[in-house]
Amino acid sequence: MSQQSTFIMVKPDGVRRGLIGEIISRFERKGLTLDKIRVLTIDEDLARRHYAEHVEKPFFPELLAFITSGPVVAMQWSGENAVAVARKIMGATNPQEAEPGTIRGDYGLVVTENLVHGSDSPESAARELALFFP
Ligand code: IDP
Ligand code: MG
Repeated sequence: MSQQSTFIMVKPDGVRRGLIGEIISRFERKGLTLDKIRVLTIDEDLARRHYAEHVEKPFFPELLAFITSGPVVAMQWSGENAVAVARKIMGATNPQEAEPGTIRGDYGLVVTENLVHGSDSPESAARELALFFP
């Protein structure tokens, strides 16, 4: 039994495409609990802190432009093994490799605009939740 909290975010493409409700529904139907939610537009400083492990990667300029391009929906979800369960619901990072039935597999086509973020470990979740819900 491992009760966890995780940070989930509908990215700007998901908001623009009107998929907030669809994405939230999938976590709700799985049985996870929505604890916190806010809509905000990420600025460059927050983007660099959130994606600290990626700032030196070649794709970072593209990721920075994308993630600051419009509002996002930032959320805390909790439940049994919530971190890994949420990642499974999201699907693989590259939507072309994500299985049908996952969010990215059903709605995504290119890797940058992959609709949703989810923490990759309990440690990342604690760090990211502190950034978005100080
Ligand atoms: P994750 O979101 O599945 O945890 P990460 O490797 O942490 O994937 O990458 C963070 C985000 O950066 C991805 O969700 C995607 O939006 C973007 N990204 C990752 N790899 C690439 C790439 O090779 N090219 C362009 N964008 C990428
Ligand atoms: Mg990641």
